[in-house]
Parts: sequence; C-alpha cells; structure tokens
Amino acid sequence: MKINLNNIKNDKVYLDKAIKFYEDNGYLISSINDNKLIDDINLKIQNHLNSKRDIKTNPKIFHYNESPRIVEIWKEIDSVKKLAINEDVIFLLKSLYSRKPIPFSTINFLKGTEQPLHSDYFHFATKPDGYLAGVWTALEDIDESSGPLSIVPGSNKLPYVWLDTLGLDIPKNKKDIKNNYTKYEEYIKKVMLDKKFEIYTPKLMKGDFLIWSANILHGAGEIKDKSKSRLSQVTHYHFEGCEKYFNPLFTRHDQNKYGDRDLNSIKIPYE
Ligand SMILES: O=C(O)CCC(=O)C(=O)O
Ligand SMILES: [Fe+2]
Repeated sequence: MKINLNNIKNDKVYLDKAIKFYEDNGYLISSINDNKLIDDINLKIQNHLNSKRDIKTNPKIFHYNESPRIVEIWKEIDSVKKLAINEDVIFLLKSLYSRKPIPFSTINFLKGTEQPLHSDYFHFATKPDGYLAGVWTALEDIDESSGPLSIVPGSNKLPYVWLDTLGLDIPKNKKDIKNNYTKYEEYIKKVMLDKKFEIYTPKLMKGDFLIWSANILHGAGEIKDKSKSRLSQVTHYHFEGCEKYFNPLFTRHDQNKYGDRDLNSIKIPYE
C-alpha cells in the first residue's frame, strides 16, 4: 500500500485503513516531496567522504561488503537530521503508535548492504515490547541490480527472538557477538523455510520511504551490478513512555540481564 500523505492528514477513514494495513503487514510506503533536501544529503555525504575525515560506521561484523554503513552522521549534516525529523514522517509514526516518536539512530548507505534477512528488534527492543520502527528512504531511484531493500510482509507477527530463544550466552567479545549473530541469521533462514512467507522487493524511487515495524524481517539482495550505487538513509525510532530501551544482543531475560542502550536521540524542535 502506497499512501498519500495529504490524504492521511485530512481523511480519518484513510488513516485508519493505513494503520490497519501496517498492523497486518508490518510496513507502509509513502513519499516525501523534497528533492532539495535529498540532494543536499547526497552532496554533503559526498563532501564528507572527500574530506577524508573519519566517518563513524557500524562495526565491521555488521558489514557484508566493503561499502561503509555510515552511522549517526545527523550530528554533522543538518539535512540528514532534517530527514529524520521530517514533519510528515513524524506525524505518520505518531499516528501508527499513538505515542511520540524518538528518532535515535541514522545509517546512510552508498551501496546495497547485502545483509541477510533479520529483524531490527534483535538490536533495539523496548519494554513493553514493540515500540520500534525503521524508516528507510530512497535518496535516488533504486535500481533493481543495486541490491535493493527487501521485506517479508506479515513477518512482523512472528514471535520475538532473543538470546534466550536461541540458547545463546551474553557475548564477551566481538567474536562471540558475530557467532551469536550468525546463529540468529541461520535461525531466521529456517523460519523462512518453515513458514509460507514471501519476500517483497518494492520498487522505490527517490523520495519514497518505507516504514517497517519492530519485528518485520528485512534485508538486501546481492548487488548484481557492482557499479550501481544505492543511496539511502534509514532512521530508527523508539517511542516515548517505555519503561526500558535495551540492546537484545546483550540481554538474557531469564537472567534478568538487559543490554544498555544509550539512546542519544535526535531532538524534534516542533514537538
Ligand atoms: O538497507 C539495507 O540494505 C538494510 C539495512 C538494515 O536492515 C538496517 O540498517 O537495519
Ligand atoms: Fe535492519
């Protein structure tokens, strides 16, 4: 379902339909109409890379190819931050969760990630459960051969997976984290074989964004044409009023141990 942001604001029946679709399928697609902002993000990221200043990236263990996953660049590039707090996106998220969104992490991609299917809820969780969303925005027309984003509609309803579920210990070092994560990925592969889910790869054009709900499985296919870029930004959101925001990679519920999560959130000035 691709939704029109103007209708959402003016038509309660349309909004309710969108909410129902999101609850059932775990995602929504819409579009921001701000090419100027997107062009600015692309330009500033390129300038930043050219400047050869250090860029903060995800740890190596979460890279599946050489292209950097640039994290938290909203702290340096205002347009990245502006996209994260885009008024329409915030309105939509607030409508979907009936709580105020807390944008807290940005990742900017130059190329496809080739990351296997996973749920972000294995990285970012809340108590009570489920107060997590990701917003993935295409910063150019996404080419089929660039390793586009894929999702698994309906997988948002699968049970949450924890270290407890997998019988894994809290990691003591990076190697343990990688081993645990590989076991998690294998578990998800099995889930995909057992259940009758389909992988959906939406065609996303510049300015289109896809909101994914906490537990939906998503990932990115192989980059078939290595020359192709896949400029995109994902922003993660928690929601206000949770008792805990924690890191499941370091959590064992049965031992009452919760991984710390410093939200370091992006302030929304008009809230
Ligand atoms: O953009 C992609 O290929 C997937 C990225 C992703 O899943 C994430 O950052 O959580
Ligand atoms: Fe993800």
